[in-house]
Amino acid sequence: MASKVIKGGTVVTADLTYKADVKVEDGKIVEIGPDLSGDTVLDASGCYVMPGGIDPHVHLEMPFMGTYSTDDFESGTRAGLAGGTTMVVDFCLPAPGQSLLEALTMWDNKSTRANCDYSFHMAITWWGEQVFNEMETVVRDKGINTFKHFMAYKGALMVQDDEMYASFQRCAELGAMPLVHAENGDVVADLSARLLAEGNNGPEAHAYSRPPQVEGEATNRAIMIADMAGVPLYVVHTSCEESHEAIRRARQQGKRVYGEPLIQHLTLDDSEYFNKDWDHAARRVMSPPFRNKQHQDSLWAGLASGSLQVVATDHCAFTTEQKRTGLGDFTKIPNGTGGLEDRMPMLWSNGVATGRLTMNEFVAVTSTNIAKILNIYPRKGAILVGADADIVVWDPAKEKTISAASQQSSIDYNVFEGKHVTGLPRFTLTRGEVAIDDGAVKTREGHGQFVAREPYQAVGRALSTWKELTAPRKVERSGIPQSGV
Ligand code: DUC
Ligand code: ZN
Ligand code: ZN
Ligand code: ZN
Repeated sequence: MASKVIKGGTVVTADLTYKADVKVEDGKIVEIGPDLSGDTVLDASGCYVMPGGIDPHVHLEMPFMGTYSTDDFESGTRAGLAGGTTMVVDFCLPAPGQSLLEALTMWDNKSTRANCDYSFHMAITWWGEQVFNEMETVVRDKGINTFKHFMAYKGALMVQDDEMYASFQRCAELGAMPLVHAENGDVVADLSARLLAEGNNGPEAHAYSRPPQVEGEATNRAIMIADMAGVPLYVVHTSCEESHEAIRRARQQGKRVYGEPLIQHLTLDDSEYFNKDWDHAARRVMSPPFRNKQHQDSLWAGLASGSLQVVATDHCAFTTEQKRTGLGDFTKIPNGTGGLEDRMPMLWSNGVATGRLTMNEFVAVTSTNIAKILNIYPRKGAILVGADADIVVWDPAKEKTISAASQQSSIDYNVFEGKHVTGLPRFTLTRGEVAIDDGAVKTREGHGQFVAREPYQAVGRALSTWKELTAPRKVERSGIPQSGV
């Protein structure tokens, strides 16, 4: 295959910044150094050459709340590439009672249209012997080493504590890592019913029904359950200080707990719900909801200090028409917002350009940390010889105003409408192919391949001292009453 040389740029990785050309061939990085030559030259002067973004959390064409999320593997990955993202991780979501392997076949069929590489997390939406058994096949034969648990969506996707504890233990045995959507679904259900009974049926009530406490409580609970099961834990869409605080504390105690803020929570706040027209607010209904500025500051501090490790989108895009199914009842507004195309430019503009993040931290939280946590480093997330040539040539001077009129996503609005961003891809390469060429979209449907992820080596060890307490032991109780203690 013909080679390409990315010439005259500055390589920026999670830990280094240096001038070099990067040569790619047969989908891989083959050489890094000065004055390289190749069949094609991509001019990177004035640009940063970085590992392509990895979005660890997207929902493409997902059956949810009576409908399907509108961006599919084609439009979703095209949107990602336009914004410098070269890999996505989607959630395979079995219907409660459905075989995990059967659901996976459905996801395999949908994902053949992907323009860039992708992987899956498996959701545990119900529990039983079949799920327990199929988890082993999913890990050993299907290349999936992460299992998502919804602590919310009562009566639909939510799992109970006993199910979560059993599944976490199974993850520990298999070398897999559990993920949690941490919101107390019982409290959300009660608050929602009360708000509706009081006549609060608009989209702003969605925010009132899911206060930070429900997220903080669930995050703490999941961390403790993971600790007892002896597995690491990945908390998706960490949106508030209460949840961040639980993660921070766990990490200080030596527990392997990861937190994932979304670009939406970092840059948009809860004023989007109040004194706004119905459509504006409903388009921004997602779970967890947007928070106030103090919570945003907490998330930015977490990224800078390392207590939060990755930035995702939870891209789950619904049209205005789909959102309007919830007119008169906020609990029926399909939950979800888009962000795949905007994650990297919005994080650069609001993070690097403002001095809140260094360029190297930007690479870490959009790509390298994610590849490490998901066990695909350094094939992904690296500018190294031998790594996949998933590369973004980032032009820090290129700018635009975000608008639905010019986006790749198939929906009719954009939650970042009107935001001005500086810093955009000049080129995005997916396994060596130029998908974005100075603004021109040259994506190729079906180019994307499934990335299998190996089980973890370190999992299965206790994360804290709790394990000692579980060992059966004889307790000496001289002088203490033997019953009723
Ligand atoms: N939250 C959303 O807003 N959408 C998809 C699923 C989720 O947890
Ligand atoms: Zn979620
Ligand atoms: Zn999600
Ligand atoms: Zn400008």
